[in-house]
Amino acid sequence: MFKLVTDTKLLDSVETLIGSEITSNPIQHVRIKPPSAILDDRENRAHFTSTDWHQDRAVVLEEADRTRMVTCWLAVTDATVENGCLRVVQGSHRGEMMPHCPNPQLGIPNELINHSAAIPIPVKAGSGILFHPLTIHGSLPNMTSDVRWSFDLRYNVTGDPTGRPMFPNFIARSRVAPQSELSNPNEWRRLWERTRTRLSNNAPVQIHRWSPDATPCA
Ligand SMILES: O=C(O)CCC(=O)C(=O)O
Ligand SMILES: [Fe+2]
Repeated sequence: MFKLVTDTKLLDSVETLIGSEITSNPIQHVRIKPPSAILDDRENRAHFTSTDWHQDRAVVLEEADRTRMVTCWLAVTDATVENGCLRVVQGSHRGEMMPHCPNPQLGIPNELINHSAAIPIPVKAGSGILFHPLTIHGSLPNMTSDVRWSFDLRYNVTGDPTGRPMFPNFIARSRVAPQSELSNPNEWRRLWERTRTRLSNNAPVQIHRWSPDATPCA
């Protein structure tokens, strides 16, 4: 995972979008989406079934509202319309932050989505999709009998808040101070292990700002 997160070609692409001072944002997921047919009918978690429409800026704390960030969605298996590829609302990155509701997934109420601008983005294994934190996106359910596997990683400009201050970030690339780059995967592992110990011994932490009581969620 560390090799992937610090991959030169990936960071080169990220650099074209946010510049050379790049922090590995700690909001990172492995999504191994099983066939819908084998899921419990009540399953509604995003990592297992379709992902509701949302903006990645909304899944962070308000402190990161101005953070220059990019999401890199990487296909491990071919991602197709049938197996639950990513989909986006075209042009939505030019819009505003939309209201999000936390139940059951954190998502934008369906009636606020411009469905006529929504398109699926199938990609081949080994390909990636890079998108803006305001891009409205989600994913389809996996209607095939195979697993759909992807990673989603995020990077932000070093010094901008990550939006998850309780999780560890690290400098993945710096042209200004190359010695500040983390190169030891074991150090990354230790940072996460310490975080897990600290968080699991305390009350759950708040990771976003949205309340189920807000008007659009009624
Ligand atoms: O792959 C998915 O189901 C959703 C991915 C996503 O929301 C993201 O990469 O930010
Ligand atoms: Fe997302």
